[in-house]
Amino acid sequence: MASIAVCPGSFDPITYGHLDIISRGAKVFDNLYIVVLNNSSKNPLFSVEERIQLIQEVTKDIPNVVVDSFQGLLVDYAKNVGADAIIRGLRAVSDFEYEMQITSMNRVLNEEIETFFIMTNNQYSFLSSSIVKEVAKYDGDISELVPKAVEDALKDKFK
Ligand code: COD
Repeated sequence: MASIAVCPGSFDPITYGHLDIISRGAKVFDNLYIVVLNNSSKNPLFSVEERIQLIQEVTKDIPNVVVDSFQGLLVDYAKNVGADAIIRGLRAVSDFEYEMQITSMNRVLNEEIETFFIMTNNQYSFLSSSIVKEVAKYDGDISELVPKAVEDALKDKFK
């Protein structure tokens, strides 16, 4: 039976840090669903459609990836697509508390679905969508932090 994992997030926008986790996850699982959760309390810069389009563009060379969005609980989405696993990225110790809370809550909601953590490549351990937006807003160089399509989309937002 094919192994299916879900890689959830806000992806506002996708960065090389996210891509690192996605490409590692896609090597381990047969099918990987990247899902933009659109009920976040955060105030996003990009619409769900824009975020999906950017993710599709920058993952087009990874064949076993599907990009999707969902409004609701992550465990419900995982169940809908028949996923056995959720994958999340870990950058630093500071991520741990938040990730433990989410994982524990998800386990209370559905104990069948396991969460797996993938350590990021060291070069992306400081990287977040928020930092990228902050630098882009003030016209800083983000070419090492996000793919070209995302860089262009950010420039467009802040011009
Ligand atoms: N290196 C490695 N990993 C990274 C990096 C990086 N530089 N940057 C981000 N990541 C990882 C994050 O650790 C995370 O695993 C993933 O990439 C996505 O990150 P974000 O910031 O885009 O997404 P989040 O953390 O805001 O996503 C939170 C969810 C939307 C998944 C969460 O709020 C959720 O599940 N919401 C749905 C409602 C629900 O089910 N709630 C119950 C559980 S609390």
